[in-house]
Amino acid sequence: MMYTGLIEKYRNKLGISKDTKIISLGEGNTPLIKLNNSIKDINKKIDVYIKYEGLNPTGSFKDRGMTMAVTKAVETGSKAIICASTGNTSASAAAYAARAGIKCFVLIPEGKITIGKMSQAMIHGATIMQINGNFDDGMRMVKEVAEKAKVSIVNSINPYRLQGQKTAAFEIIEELGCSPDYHALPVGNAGNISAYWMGYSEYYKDNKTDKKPKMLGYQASGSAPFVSGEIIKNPETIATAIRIGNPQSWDLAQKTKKQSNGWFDSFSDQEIINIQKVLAKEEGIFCEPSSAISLAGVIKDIQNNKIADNSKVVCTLTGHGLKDPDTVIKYHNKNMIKVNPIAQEVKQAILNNM
Ligand code: AN7
Repeated sequence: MMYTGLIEKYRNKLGISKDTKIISLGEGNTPLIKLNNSIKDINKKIDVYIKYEGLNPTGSFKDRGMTMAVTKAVETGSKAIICASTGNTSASAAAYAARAGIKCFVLIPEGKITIGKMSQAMIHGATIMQINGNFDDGMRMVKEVAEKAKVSIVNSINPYRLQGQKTAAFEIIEELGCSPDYHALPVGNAGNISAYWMGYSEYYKDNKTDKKPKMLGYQASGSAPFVSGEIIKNPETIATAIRIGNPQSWDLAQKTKKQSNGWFDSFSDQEIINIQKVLAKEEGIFCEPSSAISLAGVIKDIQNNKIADNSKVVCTLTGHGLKDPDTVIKYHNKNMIKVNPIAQEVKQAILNNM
């Protein structure tokens, strides 16, 4: 049977009626890939899997929530959607609005979204408002303005977003035959970690798994409100997707941590850059810097015995590496050499680098 997106597949778990017109780009159904090389030096019997969400239609997990948010917006007669974004939400909103034939307005922090994400909002025809401020300022504006203007907010404060995103947990349980023991994610607004917890909890209730994972949320050191326990006024990190100081799902995230016996931790920009390279070079998996943080966390927590032997771990890689080519070229350009179009020179270069 043809796969036509996650609403069609999980319609009864999402409360979407038979008559609702679905706005979909075939999102979801992403691969779960077992790591082979990057963790082999850790002498423990732990299976680590990557949920590769960069393979969604616009290159990030946001599409899972956006198909729901836009389907519902259209169903209720909305002609326009709006969001604040560090980049991926705006890319996804722009694409799904185009698909639906409605308007899209996005507020982005000037100079702080990656070139891939910016190009997506542009090509799909969103109206882009660059603001002299950060994501948190944009979010404040969206909340203030949307009350008066006739636009639907499609940030993760829109409850349909998390409904759509919870389906990633369903897919993992279906593939593994049960929940993993630990699930690691990068955390910004904390919508996604909360959505996974909802998904795991629902399938646990439905007896589709006999356990639930501990939820592990990792942040960038300069932007880690869940680690410091308070709002960060001026968040700063190379991982611009998670450059968020005032997370919108604060309470849900705390509940998720408590109920699952999980934890939060943070990593420096250099650690993030290093682990992005490990995934790409040793596993063939290219994700954006923010996403790589989930594996940084898992490796650290395996080494310090917080993650138990004989367990199964899933890391969500939230966005594709092609979203942010600038960072790659800035930090990972060491393997480029210049040669003249002379066979001897090319041969020599091969020999030197075997
Ligand atoms: C690649 O696009 O908030 O903790 O405005 O793009 O659910 O916020 C992006 C967030 C992780 C954090 N990884 O997820 C936005 C935005 C990537 C992301 C997150 C984001 P949440």
